[in-house]
Amino acid sequence: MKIGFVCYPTFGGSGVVATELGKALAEKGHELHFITYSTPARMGSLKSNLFYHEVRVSDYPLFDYQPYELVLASKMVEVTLAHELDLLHVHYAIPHASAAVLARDILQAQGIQIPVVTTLHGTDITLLGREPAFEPVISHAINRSDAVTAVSESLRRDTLELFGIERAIQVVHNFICTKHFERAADEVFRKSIAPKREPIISHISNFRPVKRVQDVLEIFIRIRKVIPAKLLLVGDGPERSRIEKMAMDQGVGDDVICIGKIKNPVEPLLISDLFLLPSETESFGLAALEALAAGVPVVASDSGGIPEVVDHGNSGFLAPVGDVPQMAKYALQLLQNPEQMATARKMAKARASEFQIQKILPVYEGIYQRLMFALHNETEP
Ligand code: GMT
Repeated sequence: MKIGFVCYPTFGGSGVVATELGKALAEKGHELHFITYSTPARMGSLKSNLFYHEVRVSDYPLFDYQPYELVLASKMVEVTLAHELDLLHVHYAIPHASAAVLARDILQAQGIQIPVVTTLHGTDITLLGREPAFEPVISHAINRSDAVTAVSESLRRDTLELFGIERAIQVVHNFICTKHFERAADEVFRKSIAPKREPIISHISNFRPVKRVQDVLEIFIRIRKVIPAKLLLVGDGPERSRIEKMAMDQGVGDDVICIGKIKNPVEPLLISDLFLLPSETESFGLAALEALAAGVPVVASDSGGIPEVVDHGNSGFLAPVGDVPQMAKYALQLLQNPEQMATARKMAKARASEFQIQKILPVYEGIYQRLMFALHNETEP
């Protein structure tokens, strides 16, 4: 099939999931066209059946706000016509799903039918969805898509609760490519972070308030009071400077290492002993799944879709949002008990293997095939 993929090209989970899915579909022989404003962070090298089309918004002086959504819709029309696409799969409700619905209507007026699959990722629903200004557009984009998927059962429930949704939403969990994690940890890197082989506790995020990075630091401080340890913070965002300053003020500045944004989290995860994700809300928690795939147990909040990923008491531990003392207790329990840690590491890998891309890819292909069948046989998808 020839598929147009629209996503945010950033390091954010939705962009990562879309890019890895697109690459895997291309590997299976489909023709993939990424349509977005810059090359997706995880794209890698282009292949003969993997294309990138840039959405370029010119800076027209009349506009205080440049209309990205409209340029994107026009680009989807252009790419669909030029490459005879069969289907558009858009990740994130706004502006991607709304632009795709518009593009499909424009094409329909020209006698061309193209189904739109929308995948909801979380912040488009749980954060933006609470913003009344967006509600009508998000509801319309979801209701008018030909198929809608959500990355967790929790997100599916939230979407149905928050919006006037009249259609089925299929849960398709996020996934990982386990082969990316099948390599040895970089011992030189580990030594540079923990010269005395102190346990490394890591956290990866975009440092937005929803991630509660302050809780990460507070959990670490509690651990550090009991045992030597290092905190490895990966990513960047609005909370980073505040957290770095707080670490200095609390006297743990030397034990907190912030390495900023990196393309691939595999290396920091492979040298980690424990991963923390105490988010306020998390539709899925891709970073937690990546940690499990690296054999790193997770201590996290029990919010949103995290319990669908981390099975409490096996591959990690969950506690209510903001319960720093309990999360620190769980972390210490694992770090001070080598046998329990070894079991949790094994269970982490086993849990992650349930989310292998090989299991998820056919589900998306099934959705595409169902829509194509309905289109050619003029039946309800
Ligand atoms: O976590 C973020 O802030 C980024 C955001 C995104 O849209 O890229 O992540 C969301 O989508 C990811 C991929 O489906 C999920 O794993 C994250 O849980 C979800 N983030 C939130 O719900 C806060």
